[in-house]
Amino acid sequence: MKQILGAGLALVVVWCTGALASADDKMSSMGSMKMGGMKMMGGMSHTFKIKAQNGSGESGTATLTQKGSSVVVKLALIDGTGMQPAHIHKGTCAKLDPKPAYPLMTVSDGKSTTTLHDMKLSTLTAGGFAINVHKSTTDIKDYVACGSLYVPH
Ligand SMILES: [Cu+2]
Repeated sequence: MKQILGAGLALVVVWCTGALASADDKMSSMGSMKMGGMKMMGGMSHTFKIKAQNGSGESGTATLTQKGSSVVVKLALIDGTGMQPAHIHKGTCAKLDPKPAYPLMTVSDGKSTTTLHDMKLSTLTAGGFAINVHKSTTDIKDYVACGSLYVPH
């Protein structure tokens, strides 16, 4: 009788530790799944100042967000009027390559949203690019606002 009881107790102990171990495993795997999900959902985003040029009084922000394999570029300019072409150019605001690198949706009353497909945010923010806004569709050569996309690493 004593022997059977002893065996029973030993079995219970083994079963308990077994259950605890598997519960721990479950918790840790849930934890890592959660972290992976958050990384996937929270797309990297950067906001840049867009400064007025040539006395335009048009300033604002450009927000660039990585969404999957695309980058969404959102422009918001205070005192923007009418239709104003905007692009991402190579270079800096002080020294801009006049040829657009990536065209953006034409700014309409200060607002524009563009999705650039197959684009990495890190490429645009490495220091080689700036966003500029032109006065109007007929005065493309006049710049009204510009902002560097550089993010120091
Ligand atoms: Cu341009």
